[in-house]
Amino acid sequence: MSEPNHARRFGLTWLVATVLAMPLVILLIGPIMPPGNGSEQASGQVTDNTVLLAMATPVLLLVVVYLLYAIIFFRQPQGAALEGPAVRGNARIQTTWIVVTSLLVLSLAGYGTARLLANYGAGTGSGPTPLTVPSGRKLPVQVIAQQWAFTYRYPTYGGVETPHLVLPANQMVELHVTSLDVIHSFWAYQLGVKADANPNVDNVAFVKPTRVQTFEVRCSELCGIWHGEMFDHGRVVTPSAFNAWIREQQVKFAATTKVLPPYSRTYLPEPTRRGG
Ligand SMILES: [Cu+2]
Repeated sequence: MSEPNHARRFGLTWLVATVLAMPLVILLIGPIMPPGNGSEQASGQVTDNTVLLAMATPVLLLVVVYLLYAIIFFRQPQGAALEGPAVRGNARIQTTWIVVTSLLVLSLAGYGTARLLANYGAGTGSGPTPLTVPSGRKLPVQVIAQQWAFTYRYPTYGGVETPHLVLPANQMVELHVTSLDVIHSFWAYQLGVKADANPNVDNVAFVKPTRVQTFEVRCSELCGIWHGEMFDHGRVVTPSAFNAWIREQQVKFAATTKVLPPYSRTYLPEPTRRGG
């Protein structure tokens, strides 16, 4: 019995599996990809995660289909222990391998870089001088991390500082993330925002929440014994509800606002010195 053309048969099996699996991955898994559609930036990350998964699918199938193919067709005959032929070098396979993997990695690097810039630093924080800044009106909100709580300062509303984060829907927000002591990380999961909070650094990230919702805020950098305590729920509300809320905060924290240092992009690291 002559050997079948394994390369062609395996190649065809892999191709069929890929053609069947890729649309399923994009259509079924894509919509449930994290972090959801709570903001324009979060939706962008869902797209990116779907693209990466779709690109990884043929690679995964190559391994899985080859494994199954080998188990089925390259079995040792019962009772025998045969050595395969010694194969050294195959210019065509080697060239194909290097070209395909290089193209895949380089195109993903290009895509990743472009998408990172288009995401306005939401998933990373852009540092004090962002390379890309969205156009139009932006609401600046400062996120101040310290052991072990986040507070939020609204410089355009008299520098009032609040213990909870409330944002208006469909408004581009300019987050300025900083810390008063150790390294923390501000993570608003459903909004697709994660930015390091470093002392003496103004880490800028932009986000535009798309609907009224509740989102989770966590610290994503182990920052001491009560790290897990840095958890809260933030809210995205209608613009009019936001205006009412911020006015309420201004009244409620009027005494505190008076003794706070003036709004600044960073503060002295020690909380006591900041408090005067
Ligand atoms: Cu922390």
